[in-house]
Amino acid sequence: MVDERELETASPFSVGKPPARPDQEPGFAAWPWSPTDLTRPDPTTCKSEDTDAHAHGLVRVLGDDDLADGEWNPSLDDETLLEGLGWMLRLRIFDERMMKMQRTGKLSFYMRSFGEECIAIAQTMALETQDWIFPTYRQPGAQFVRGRSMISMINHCIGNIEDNVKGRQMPVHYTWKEGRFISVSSPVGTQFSQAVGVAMASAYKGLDEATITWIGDGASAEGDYHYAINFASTFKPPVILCVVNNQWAISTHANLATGGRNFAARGLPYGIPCLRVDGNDFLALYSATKWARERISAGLGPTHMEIYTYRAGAHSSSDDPSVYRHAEEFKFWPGGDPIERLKNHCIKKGIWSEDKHEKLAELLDEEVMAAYKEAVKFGDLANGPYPPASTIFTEVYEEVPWHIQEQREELGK
Ligand SMILES: Cc1ncc(C[n+]2csc(CCOP(=O)(O)OP(=O)(O)O)c2C)c(N)n1
Ligand SMILES: [Mg+2]
Repeated sequence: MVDERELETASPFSVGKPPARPDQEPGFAAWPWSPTDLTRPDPTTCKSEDTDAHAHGLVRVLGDDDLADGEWNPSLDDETLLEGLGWMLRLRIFDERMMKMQRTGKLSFYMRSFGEECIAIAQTMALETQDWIFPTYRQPGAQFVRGRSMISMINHCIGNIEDNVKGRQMPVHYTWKEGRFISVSSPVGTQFSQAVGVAMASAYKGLDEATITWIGDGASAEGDYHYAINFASTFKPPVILCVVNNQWAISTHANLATGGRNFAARGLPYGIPCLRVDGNDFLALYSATKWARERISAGLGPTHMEIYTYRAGAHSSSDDPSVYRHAEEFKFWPGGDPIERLKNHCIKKGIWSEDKHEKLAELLDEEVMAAYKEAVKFGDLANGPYPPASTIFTEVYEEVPWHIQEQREELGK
């Protein structure tokens, strides 16, 4: 339903606006959803029309009391819970350090996953290692789960001689072949339709592979989103299509991209099962992704998800959100903080403590600093060495066309 209060009424258009401006207290309504609201339909028989409530409600497992409840509880063992918590904390600390590096001129640009650490980490943990990952710049955490070295990630962010993309991408636009982590694209949204194509290829080859992809609330207004969902609806390939609704697309509120409607339900008329999932709830995300993967294993094809979360930090190192939203708005988000919630859950289960958490944070910070020191042995931003300029021309064409050859010769002069 459109909330008319969210819309400007100036004729002839309705323009979705943010719930609050920087000088106003954030007006998030208390969540009406609880972990016991929704059934977990059998993934091997569930049809799109069985997910109407799931597309309009919210799949949650961790309640306001930080305990797990309801049919979506994946009942994870202690080891998996602590592994997930560890990766999330590692990403937050990595991001904080890298942001400081950017502020002191050691990186040219940076983007944090602050408040969204849970998403790629929980979801990648729920997948198989052969599954393909088509991320945006806010899912670097998938690489931690798949085992990419932090040094290699920093080499990329600096653009030194060991950068595996040879300085051709902005920092944080990772690519990592070994982890089936496809290159982050600067033009937003392109990965969404590519992911559907790769899923179709996996199905065509008869391989047991799934593809997961994410797109932002803002980028879902691009054609790529609609091409992707149309192809997914028509050919039913093994793909998990996730719209990360973190409320903002730089300074534009999500209401602008949907006219105030929810994102999850957009998949229903396409005949694709749809879930709306609490994006700050590790257990809900893990469980929803397992459910989608089970559908894929049963040969039933795509699932469409809205991941309901909040971008707690600035869009990037170039952005100052206090000019378009309350500076502390993230503290008012009813979904809380994903790390705090899983930490509190583990403490309540008796498998973790504040003291252990603090000690782990210290160790992780040491790990990040040690990785940075190792990375700059291969060159720093100010002094290099950088990938040679000649690499601008390599690895794109098998046979270099004449006009590129001419440019290459000109550079050599
Ligand atoms: C095609 C295209 N248009 C515009 C931009 C500039 N731009 C970069 S990120 C961004 C906002 C994306 O917001 P959203 O999709 O919600 O993702 P989020 O950053 O919130 O994760 C914009 C407009 C771009 N990179 N590519
Ligand atoms: Mg967004």
